[in-house]
Amino acid sequence: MRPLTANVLEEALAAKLMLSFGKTPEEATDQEMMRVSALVLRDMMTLREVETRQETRRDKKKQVHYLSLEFLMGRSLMKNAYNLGLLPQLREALEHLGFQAADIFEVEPDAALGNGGLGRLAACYLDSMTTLEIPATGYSICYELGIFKQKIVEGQQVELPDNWKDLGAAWLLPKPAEAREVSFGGTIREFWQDGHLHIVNEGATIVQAIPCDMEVAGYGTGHVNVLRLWDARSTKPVDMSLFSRGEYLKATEEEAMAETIAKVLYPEDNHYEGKSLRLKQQYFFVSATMQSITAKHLETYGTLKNFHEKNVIQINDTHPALVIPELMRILIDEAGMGWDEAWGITTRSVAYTNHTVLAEALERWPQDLVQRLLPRIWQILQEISGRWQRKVDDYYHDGAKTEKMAIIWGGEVRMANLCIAGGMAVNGVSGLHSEILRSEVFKDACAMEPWKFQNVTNGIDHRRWLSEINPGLDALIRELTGGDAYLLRPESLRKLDAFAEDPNVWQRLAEIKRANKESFAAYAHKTQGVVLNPDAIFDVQVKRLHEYKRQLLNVLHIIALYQKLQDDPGTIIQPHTFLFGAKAAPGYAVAKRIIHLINSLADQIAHDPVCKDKLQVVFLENYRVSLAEKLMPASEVSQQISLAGKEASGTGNMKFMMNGALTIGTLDGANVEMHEVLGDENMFLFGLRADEVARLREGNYVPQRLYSRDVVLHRCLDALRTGFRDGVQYEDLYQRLLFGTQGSAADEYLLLADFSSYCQAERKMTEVYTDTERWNRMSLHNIARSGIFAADRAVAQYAENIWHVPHK
Ligand code: 26W
Repeated sequence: MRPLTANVLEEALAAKLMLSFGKTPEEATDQEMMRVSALVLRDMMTLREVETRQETRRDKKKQVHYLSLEFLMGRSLMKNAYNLGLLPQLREALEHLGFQAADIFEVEPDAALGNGGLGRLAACYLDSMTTLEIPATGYSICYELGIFKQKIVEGQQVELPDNWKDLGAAWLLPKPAEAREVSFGGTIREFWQDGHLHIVNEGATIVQAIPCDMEVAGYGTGHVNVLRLWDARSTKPVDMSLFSRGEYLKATEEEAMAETIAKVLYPEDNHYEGKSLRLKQQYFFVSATMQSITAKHLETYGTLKNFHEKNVIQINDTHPALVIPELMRILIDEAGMGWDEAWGITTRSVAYTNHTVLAEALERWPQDLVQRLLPRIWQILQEISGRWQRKVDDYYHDGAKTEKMAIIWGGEVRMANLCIAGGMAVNGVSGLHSEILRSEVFKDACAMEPWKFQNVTNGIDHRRWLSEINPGLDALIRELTGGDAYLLRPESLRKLDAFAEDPNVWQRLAEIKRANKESFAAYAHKTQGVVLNPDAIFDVQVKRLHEYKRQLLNVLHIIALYQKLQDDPGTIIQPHTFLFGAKAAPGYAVAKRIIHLINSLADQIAHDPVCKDKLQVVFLENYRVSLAEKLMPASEVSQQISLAGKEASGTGNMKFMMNGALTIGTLDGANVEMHEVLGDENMFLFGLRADEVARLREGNYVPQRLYSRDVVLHRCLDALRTGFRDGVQYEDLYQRLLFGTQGSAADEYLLLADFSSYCQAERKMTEVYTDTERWNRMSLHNIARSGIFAADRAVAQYAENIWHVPHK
């Protein structure tokens, strides 16, 4: 093969442009050039993917199948070029053809097929699984619309459709020949024939699942894996001859179902809504996936008896939990196995990761919906449930425990219990979270089958989230650690600790941060028209808007600062810019009110001369992967202030740390592990610990007492009622904190309990900021010790402890 120089790449781009669009480089738009670049890289990856697949098959390697309703991939052009080792060549080729490489990267839409943490985690793990040369495939739905685009109109969130496929589909390779059929509804008929019991579903509505594959290149390897996204089609076009056969309605039904199934990603994060379309999406993707995996296994091995030896199914939260009854269905109805053999295989194949302990996020499907939509799956679920219940009963002889651990109970199917019963492993995503699963959420199941329960602390793709997005820091790391070894050995970031007392390194770090702040300010100005002061601390909270994440606590503290400034306009304070970015689920009214509040406050402060060059609040519109990539390198303070015990892990916290921001946070999720490597001296901890939260909850928590006792808090809360210069008042939020509403207790997430401790930590943080040497030393330690949060480490643990597959 010819070496891939910029020249060769330039020729390939020009040729592709000519053949696909009939254009010369002079005539092409940025969009066309982006598409052409994607096609050229895709071709290269496809060749390698075929080789990878052939090798997997030839050597009969065990495969990992990662099932997730969400993959928040973001952009791929720069990432793929980077992983293929072609980024400099691609840049050069594009420039040579008369384009600005940065503009070409910028026109790519985010593939935003996910909500937040869970979806981005899946994307980071795909990168690591591939880099570690694990034969792995991701599976999801090829949503036509990703997570909505957020616009802020008069301070409020407005949702717009995210039509990503126009350009984004350049990465997709449709494989219609590998289409599968998924059945919904119908009636089950059982009959004996040739001494066997046969089970058929009659009168079902059939939806076709067409795979659209997205290649995933690893870093420093020829290994290429695939993300298989299922698109939905109706089996047949509405055919006039069906009229006469009375099948017209059936055909229209199939069309309607097919059109809606892959239409849109559900935008609820950490909140379950029992919508039938969502259940259809889940089964559609699970059934197509399991059919595809078992068919390929049969091609290679001629039997499914060894399925569990050669495949592992990792499910990302309970959303794909129907793989358990679906695999049972295939093994029993299609492969003719008996129950016990099928169950043995299933329970040795499936592993479940839990990502949340919030009760309102647990999936519980109404049984009549399951019964109507998935009649055969329902029969199998009943059998699984009955057998599990007997097992639990035989073990505990305790009706209360039987009820708690039941799979079908009170007219509902509980997906987490199904996953525990039908899987070989259950893991949480940080040390604390896994401990809460073991000792609280799944306590009884854990006592019965303790070997199933594990921890794998989350990780992030450090090549994307550091090296690719922060070239200045990347260069400094290479210089100080002696090359690029850290890209494949993230622990070697530790070497940076040796420079803790080197003033020259402090200085370099400060310069890099400053430059990143300036470029982010330029971007914010261009896209949102805001003017950020690069002399101010960039203090950032970006994540989904949810009450447990406590954006409102951040707001209360800012109000306190603002009031202090109003009292004494002459005070010289460290200039402070608070940046927020967050999408609220469209139906989550309180979350939307908090977004409005942030914007009201931002506007108030922007118009108050007292705050000029001192205090600023900015709400960044449409927070998404590609915005995070610009923001992380420019951030100085990372707000990780969830109520202890509620945030399963967090992964944004890791991205900030890796880019040298200091964390102000509670001992929650992975912050605990962050604290273990950093110590008190390198982060700003505050607030109640998880066990203290539990105790406070058991006792009698009365937020009004704190309100009447603490004058600062009192005044902050009153400001919510008074409202802001835009005329908007937040009496509702005030009421919610002090008195609660019908549905929820007063101050559910204990903001008032943590308020003073938070303010103290903020004061400490701003004080340290003025000591630049100390700040930069801390920042250096943060970067140096962030290696444990690389996804490579997490994926290696999955490979060793759960999947039992070799890795590089
Ligand atoms: C059924 C509705 C629904 C949708 C999404 C319920 C729950 C979810 C996700 C499990 C929510 C989620 O993204 N959880 C986050 O997962 C991250 C990756 O493990 C963690 O870092 C975050 O702490 C956790 O909130």
